[in-house]
Amino acid sequence: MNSVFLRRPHLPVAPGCLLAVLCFANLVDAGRQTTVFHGTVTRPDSHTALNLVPDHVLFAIDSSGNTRPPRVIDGVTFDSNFRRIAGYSDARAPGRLDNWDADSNTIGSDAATMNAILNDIDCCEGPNSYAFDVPNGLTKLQAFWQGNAETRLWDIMVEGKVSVDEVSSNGFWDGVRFPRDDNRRYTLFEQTVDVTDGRLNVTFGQLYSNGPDHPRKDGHHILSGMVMSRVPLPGDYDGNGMLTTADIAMLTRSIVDGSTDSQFDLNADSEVDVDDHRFWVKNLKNTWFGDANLDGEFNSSDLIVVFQAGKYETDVDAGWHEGDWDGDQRFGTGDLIAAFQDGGYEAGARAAVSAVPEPSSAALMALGVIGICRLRKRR
Ligand SMILES: [Ca+2]
Ligand SMILES: [Ca+2]
Ligand SMILES: [Ca+2]
Ligand SMILES: [Ca+2]
Repeated sequence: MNSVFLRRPHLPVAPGCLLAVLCFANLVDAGRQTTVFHGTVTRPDSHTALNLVPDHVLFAIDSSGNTRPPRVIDGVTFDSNFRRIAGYSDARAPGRLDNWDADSNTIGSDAATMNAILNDIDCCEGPNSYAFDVPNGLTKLQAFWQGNAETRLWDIMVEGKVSVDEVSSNGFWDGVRFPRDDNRRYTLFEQTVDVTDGRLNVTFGQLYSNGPDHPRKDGHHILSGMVMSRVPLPGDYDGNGMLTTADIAMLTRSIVDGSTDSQFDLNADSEVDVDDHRFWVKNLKNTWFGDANLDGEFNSSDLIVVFQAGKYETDVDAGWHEGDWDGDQRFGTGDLIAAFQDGGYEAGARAAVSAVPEPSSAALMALGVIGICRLRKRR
């Protein structure tokens, strides 16, 4: 497999994005040069290249547009009825070809299902726009197709910018057949987009002409399926796109329970332990031990929050917002020492801090607070 690097000097795209990798040199021939500005174009031969994670998938579409029951690949449901998919709209009605190669319409394994979806071709006059309602944040877009469309070269535009100029599936319909329970090759376009307005827009068609060397083709795209997936934020265990006390609670529980789940091994040392707890606080949330309300500062507000929770030196589970800062699910003296030794008390936001208190003064502060806590507790 060869890699081809293509650079073009005058393009309506952001600087720094002009270099792209196209993995298939045989897609490049006279007058038919595919150029990738954003994302990647590859030619996998298995459904596993989609790397589908069911919990992360927002939309999965089999573009055949018929009314058969949805098909499932690697635990992800590919719906064939666009109208049934909430939050999705297509601007035009494409001309869909349902099972144009009925010979391969064998449904059984995930691989055969993928094969069937690839044979349900959405072949239509471009440009054709699709819009998806997705949560703000990073979303991975995948679009895939198959078939010999050598007279067609179309462009892919994402969020108003050309991502691929003159993509096709030229030469893909080359008679190569995989066993019935395996897949054919297909073209896979992938791009990760930072969505800020709750909507992801994709357009296929002849959208961008890169000069006389690349005469316009008909621009009618084919499309077998599309997947939109949330790109999870590390440490966001409840998947709400934010790092909150609910997330560190899940992490802490995993540490205490001796979990081996790799999503909790934040520092990638093959252990789920207190170092991952520290990683969440310092590297992901970028705050201080003691910042009970996770507003980025450790101050008297946090001490009020934890003492109002009333779990100091009690033998009951305590969360981060209840004073468990060292990750043992209890609020005790060790948490106050850990917080004051971290040096963030009344020091403002962590990123803005250049100097931390001397260890001796931090320890004195901790002892002072511990004394106050004991007095309160006796009342
Ligand atoms: Ca979260
Ligand atoms: Ca670890
Ligand atoms: Ca705080
Ligand atoms: Ca604790």
